[in-house]
Amino acid sequence: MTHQLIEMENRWGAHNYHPLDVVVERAEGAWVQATGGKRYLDCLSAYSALNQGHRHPRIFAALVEQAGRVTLTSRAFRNDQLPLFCEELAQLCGMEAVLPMNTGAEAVETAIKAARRWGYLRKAIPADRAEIVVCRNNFHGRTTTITGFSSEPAYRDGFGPFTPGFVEVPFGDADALEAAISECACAFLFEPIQCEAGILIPPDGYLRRIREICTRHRVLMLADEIQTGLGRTGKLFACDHEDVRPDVFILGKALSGGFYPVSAVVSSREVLGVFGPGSHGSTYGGNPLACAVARAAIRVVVDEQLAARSAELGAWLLEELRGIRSPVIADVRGKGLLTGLELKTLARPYCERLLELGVLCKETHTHTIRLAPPLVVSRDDLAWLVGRLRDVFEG
Ligand code: IF1
Repeated sequence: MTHQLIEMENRWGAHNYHPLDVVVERAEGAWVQATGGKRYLDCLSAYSALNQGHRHPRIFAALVEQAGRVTLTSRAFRNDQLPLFCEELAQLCGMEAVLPMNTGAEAVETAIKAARRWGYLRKAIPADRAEIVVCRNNFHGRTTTITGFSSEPAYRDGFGPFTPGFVEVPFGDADALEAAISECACAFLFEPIQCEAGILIPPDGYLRRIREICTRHRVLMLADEIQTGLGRTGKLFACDHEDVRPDVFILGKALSGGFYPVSAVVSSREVLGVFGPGSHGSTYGGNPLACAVARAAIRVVVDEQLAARSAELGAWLLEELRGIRSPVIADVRGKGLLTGLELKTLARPYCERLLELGVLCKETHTHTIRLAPPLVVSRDDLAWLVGRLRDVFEG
């Protein structure tokens, strides 16, 4: 059965992934079950889309309840969930307005459009000259515009020509940002922690410094918190670690707790006010099913204090990981339950060994194992995980 499904996918699907050969058929909380019945601790959480765990009962109930009433209206008409979603998310973020989309990449594209138009309208940047500063080794999604400002050849090669108007600086270097800001700069787009690049945490004070630089140069600070937001790093947003408020939050993934793609751009009236009717939209963006699911997903993050849980369990896990004695471990780092185990050798064979022992995890950037279980994971489950890591690295 398992083998047949893998063959079928290989035969009929495009090969734009190299997944581990585990075929998941059920999941609950922090655990998944594969065909054949074997259980695994999910240490990837669908790249932090599952902060609330698999099939959280409250989100599940909201999905079913809403699916029984109305699922899609399009934005040609209003629906009774969108206003509540916008209010609740804006208030959670301490912002004034919300623009809902579906995938993370769409929300990033939306933020880019908002920033450019803001630059023309509010900063009088000459037409078609707006620049957005981005970081080397960024990951913001897969659209042609976004891959165009990626520094990773695997993401870019063969997909040009690309959208102009992006300037690259090294991540974690505030002076480089300041030097790169020209008269035409409208925004700085960044991840507070670079995840795909290997869980790279910037130097202390970086977020505060870029906030100050963006304010001084009247450049919008666009925080891509699609992966770091909603509790993952031990605060509601990773920017909260330095008490920094960006001008724009870009959210996705855990905004719907793994049920349904929901993303959003959250900002001020001044920024989102640049969009008038006809200038932007999406058939599914802001649909009532998405809004009902996202409202429940947000409530779970708040009510279950998932950020605090992530901080506590993450600190404990990091200590335990640092206690593993192995000549192949080069570095252990993380914030909250977003942790990276950097190896001196390729990480993929270790992920495959861990898979055999019942741990689902994935290498990022060839040498780093990302360990990011759902934030509802129990301490006992994490202790069990540490045991399996010891089997692999000390055994
Ligand atoms: C894949 C990576 C992670 C993101 C940030 C925007 C997006 C993502 C910070 C786009 C998406 C996903 C995409 C997924 C794998 C995963 C990923 F390895 F590719 F880089 F998480 F680290 N900003 N990240 O992390 O959101 O459009 O996908 O909803 O397979 O490409 P999306």
